Amino acid sequence: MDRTFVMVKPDGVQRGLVGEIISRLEKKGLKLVAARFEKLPEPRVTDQYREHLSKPFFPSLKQYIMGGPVFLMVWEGRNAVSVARKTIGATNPQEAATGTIRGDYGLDIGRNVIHGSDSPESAAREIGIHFKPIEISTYTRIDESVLYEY
Ligand code: DAT
Ligand code: MG
Repeated sequence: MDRTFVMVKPDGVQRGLVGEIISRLEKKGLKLVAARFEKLPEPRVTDQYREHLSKPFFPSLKQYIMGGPVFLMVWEGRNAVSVARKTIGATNPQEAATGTIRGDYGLDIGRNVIHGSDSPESAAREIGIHFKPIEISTYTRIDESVLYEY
């Protein structure tokens, strides 16, 4: 099983989308194994977005992400990283397909509601930034035997 890191950004929290987002990922079949609601300190925002440090949008991105509480989650499932990315949709909500979270709930690339790791390597790194191993639960969901063919 694979894990991915997903975060409802401050705009998603303010717009009351936390429940809807959890619901979509749960119904897809992914398993929630860790979660926390908090306002992120600057070093963890910089670390999470370090690949974008030199981009012109970085200062506004940092300000936006630190502008209010976020909802941090770890989700588990087969190919969890790509499954979550497809459920989230393209970076720019104007281009994200209808039916995806960004496609259904966003209009602006700088307010795109949600973050999801882009590779298993990024997922491991981002999970490590926000969660201690002890905060991640191991359990079997009752529907797992019917969710997967093998
Ligand atoms: P994603 O969040 O889809 O992985 P990314 O890693 O390329 O996208 O960028 C991280 C975030 O930075 C993205 O969710 C929104 C913001 N961002 C990216 N490109 C941007 C741009 N051209 N202008 C403003 N914000 C941008
Ligand atoms: Mg990214």
